[in-house]
Amino acid sequence: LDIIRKLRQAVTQQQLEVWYQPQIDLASGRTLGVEALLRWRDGNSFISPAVFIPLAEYSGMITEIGEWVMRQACSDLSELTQRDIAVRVAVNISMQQFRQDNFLEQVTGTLAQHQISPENLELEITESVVMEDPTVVIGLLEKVRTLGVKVAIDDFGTGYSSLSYIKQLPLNTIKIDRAFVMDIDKVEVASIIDMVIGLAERLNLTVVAEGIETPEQQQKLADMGCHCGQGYLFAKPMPFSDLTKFLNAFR
Ligand code: G
Ligand code: G
Ligand code: MN
Ligand code: NA
Repeated sequence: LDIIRKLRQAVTQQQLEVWYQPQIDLASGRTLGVEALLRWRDGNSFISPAVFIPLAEYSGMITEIGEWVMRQACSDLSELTQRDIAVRVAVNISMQQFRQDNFLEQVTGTLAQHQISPENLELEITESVVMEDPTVVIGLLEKVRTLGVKVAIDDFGTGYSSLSYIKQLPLNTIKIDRAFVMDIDKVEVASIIDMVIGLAERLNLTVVAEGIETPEQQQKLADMGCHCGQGYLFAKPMPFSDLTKFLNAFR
């Protein structure tokens, strides 16, 4: 496949970039954290991670790419820390990367190399990863938690239901998928969001609502008790050089 060869080239020629999207405290407007999101620059445009992540998984390159993303994110975070900017960074982890034998060593090694406090790193695992093999994933997440690293469940509510596992999962954060936020005007969708926020409260978890695009969505989420949000209303994903400017202005 031509695009896989192209991706391999992009990895060796360092055409991949880690961009960041702020996660905002809905009450104060302060930035609580950032999500690291891969970008592949192809000339003047970008190839979407929705396209190339599946290819990276299919070809096995995702382990190498994922390791690099975590290193880059921790290196950028340590630069922020040196400038006295305290935020948490969330990194998306795919199943293959997560299940590597040396995954935990990768995490501890990267934290040590960049002198990052474990609680400033959050790993985002999608609901579908959890459901692929709940027993194995729960075991791995327990080990992640003993390191002090945080865990978020991503795209919550979109996959096969993990509701029966949610209590057993060592989580810090539930991310409400953009598809729900988009339709918050529909009463049945609003009641699902409300239920997820209630569930998170009972389990003592943070909720991050994704894909907030309008002040009305922000208000509704805040009224329901959601504390943190991410979306174009606040900021689109941006390169690290822009993030430092953003954080200097909004913290
Ligand atoms: O940024 P954007 O909305 O285009 O991302 C599309 C998808 O790619 C999202 O589902 C996101 O989770 C995924 N993605 C982005 N960066 C990474 C990454 O570094 N690792 C993995 N596994 N997925 C990522
Ligand atoms: O699947 P995951 O949640 O990891 O990916 C988040 C994706 O959602 C990123 O690719 C990011 O670019 C995208 N995104 C973030 N905020 C918004 C938003 O407000 N609107 C839309 N349409 N996409 C968003
Ligand atoms: Mn994510
Ligand atoms: Na998501």
